[in-house]
Amino acid sequence: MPTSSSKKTDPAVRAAELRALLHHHAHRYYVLDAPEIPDAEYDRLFAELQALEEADPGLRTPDSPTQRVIGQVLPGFVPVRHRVPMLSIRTETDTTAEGARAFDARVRRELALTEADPPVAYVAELKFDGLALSLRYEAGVLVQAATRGDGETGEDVTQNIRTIGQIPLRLTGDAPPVLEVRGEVYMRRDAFERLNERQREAGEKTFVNPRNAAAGAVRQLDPAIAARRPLSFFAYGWGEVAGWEDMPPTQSGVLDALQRFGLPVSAERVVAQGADGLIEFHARIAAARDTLPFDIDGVVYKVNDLALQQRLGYVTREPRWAVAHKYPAQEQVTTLRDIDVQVGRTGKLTPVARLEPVFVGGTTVTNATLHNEDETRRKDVRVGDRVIVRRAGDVIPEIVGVVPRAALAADQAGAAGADAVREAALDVLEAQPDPAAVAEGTAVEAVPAVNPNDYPGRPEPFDLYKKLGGRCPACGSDIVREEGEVNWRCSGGLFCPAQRKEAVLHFASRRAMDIEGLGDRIVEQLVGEGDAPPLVRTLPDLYKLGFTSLVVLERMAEKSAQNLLKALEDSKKTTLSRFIYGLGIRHVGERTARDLAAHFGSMDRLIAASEEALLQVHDVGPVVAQSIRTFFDQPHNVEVVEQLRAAGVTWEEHEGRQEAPPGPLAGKTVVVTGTLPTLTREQAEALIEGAGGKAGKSVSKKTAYVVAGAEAGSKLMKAQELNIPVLNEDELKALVETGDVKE
Ligand code: I6G
Repeated sequence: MPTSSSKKTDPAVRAAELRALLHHHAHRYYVLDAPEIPDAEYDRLFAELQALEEADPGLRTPDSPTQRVIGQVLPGFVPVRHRVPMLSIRTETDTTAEGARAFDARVRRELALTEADPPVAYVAELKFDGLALSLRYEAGVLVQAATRGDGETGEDVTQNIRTIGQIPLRLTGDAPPVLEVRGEVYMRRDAFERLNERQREAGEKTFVNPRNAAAGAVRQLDPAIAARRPLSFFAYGWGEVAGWEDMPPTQSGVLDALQRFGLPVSAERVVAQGADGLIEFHARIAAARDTLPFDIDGVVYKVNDLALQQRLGYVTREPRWAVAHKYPAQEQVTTLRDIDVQVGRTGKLTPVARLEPVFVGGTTVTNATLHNEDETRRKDVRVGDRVIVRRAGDVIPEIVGVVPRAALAADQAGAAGADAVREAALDVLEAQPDPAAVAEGTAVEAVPAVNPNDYPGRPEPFDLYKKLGGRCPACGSDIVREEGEVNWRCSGGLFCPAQRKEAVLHFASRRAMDIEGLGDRIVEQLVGEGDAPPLVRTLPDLYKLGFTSLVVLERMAEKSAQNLLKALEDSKKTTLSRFIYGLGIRHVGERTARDLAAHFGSMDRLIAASEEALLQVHDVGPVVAQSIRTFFDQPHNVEVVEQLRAAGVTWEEHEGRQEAPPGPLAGKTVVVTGTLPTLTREQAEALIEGAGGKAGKSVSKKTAYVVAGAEAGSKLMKAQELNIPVLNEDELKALVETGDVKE
């Protein structure tokens, strides 16, 4: 499709052209995942349409892509009566092949088919673990989106649904005059993980699972919050349809048509013949389940022929012609036996739940992550609790919460099966208010005032420091938790066996000691991650390696062994800043290592430096100073430095440098954004640094000034939001001279 401007200058014609172009490209991007133009070009077309609509609001149509904008916070949702009820689907809980056979046998019996009759044709699809939605299109334009509710009446969530890029605001092709599309809104697993990671970093409550996160987003009264939760949609059916002259006579034909209208329909759908076809699909999807980018809880089979569907009809509120064939649940209940702490490759300490073995999502799980201490406490997980474990895809199993005592009562009384307990528990957890909504004061539900899970004699909340006695379980070094950080860490970076591989890889890296030939595979063998005992326990062991010990390693030819020995020998002559950087002290990157080397001039002076002395170094703040101090406070780390020196690693030292007298911008961070009239970004930043200031990359409360040029974007907005003075180029020039802003 062309993107260029039409020769015609009539704004109405151009607006229509732009709408069509933008719909086309949004479909390529969101639905087909195959964009034809760069994002910037899409933005340009979008801005052109926005400008036309601004100039003449009469050009603004409901299906305009500009109308995906975020609307007002709603006082509540308006009920929507479904013209065709949104039914539920019968569930086949026998997760074996028998489940499919039973459904086929039932269909054949209802249709009075005999063994002599041919197999029934079915459509087999995925059953997404999301939230059912009905989208109403009139004359091809999305006019309403509603949740299922009780099946008769749902809620109008149009405002939130409009922000989902995958849902077309206008259908393409020969869509009928009235078409209600039924489908499932869901959150991809990667989006869910990212969302929870963000929640974790912000110290906020995480979501139980993608379905819970998606449901919370759809039912958000504030569309701005909804828009920040990345949702997806798949269409699988229809409700009211009017004027569809050539409606296909099969389920698969209708799905194909929905796809042609621009709706996302899952590619994982087949027309299967009889029970054998269904079983094959069920098995194939079961094997692929972990690799799908979203959660499914089963597959759905539907009789393909719409006339046969009609003959089969409905029983209570479920079609007789469809069934959901489940897979093993991805969430299960078990008992928390203990909480251990694991040391990660970078020293991060993670609480790990030791569990009564439980079958989840197709495998037996005995361990699950609790992520960090804060999250463990927020979820109020304690030893002895019944907990819900989630295992989905290839991510590490995690504890999503404690089984609320209300649900636990049924569990203990044996009144309910495992499925019922799990469902009840998840219902209670899911009913808890959306954390973002609580934070922003728009929660629909009330926050419980008391902890409903407490009972006399329940163990204390998890305390990581106490559990470890303040020492790393792998090496005994002090554990530390920096201010504002959610994670505890081991401070024995050079000595800790859990961090060995990372420490060696970093030490050998190009910008540190530059030891060529020490790649991932070789280091793994050297530090003993395979079967062999470790040849390298700490960094100085690298310089004890000999030809005979190297040449026996996998993927190590004689020549490579000789080259590696030479690279090791050559690396011994280095610089102080490379050596400091190579130690892998947290927060000490290359630039800080250079500043430290220039300032102290010797390793011994650095090792002995107090936090106050460290704070004198250009760009070293309290967090970095404390991290350096903690590192050298660990005797093992200092020993490693000594042994490296003893092994022959050398560098030139000097007296240390007197810091230049502070410039007018000393201690101030200035951020440059947009295009300045005469200076390039680099020149402006050089001016700032020359005046003793720091050229920052992002705007925060700590930013002293923002220098804004043409087309400054979000950084300028942030500065205005935070009330940070905004300067132009001339004002910057005055500032670096005098430290003051010209009036
Ligand atoms: O909840 C559902 C998920 C998937 C469905 C469904 C479906 O088809 C792929 N189909 C129907 C007819 C219903 N619920 C009622």
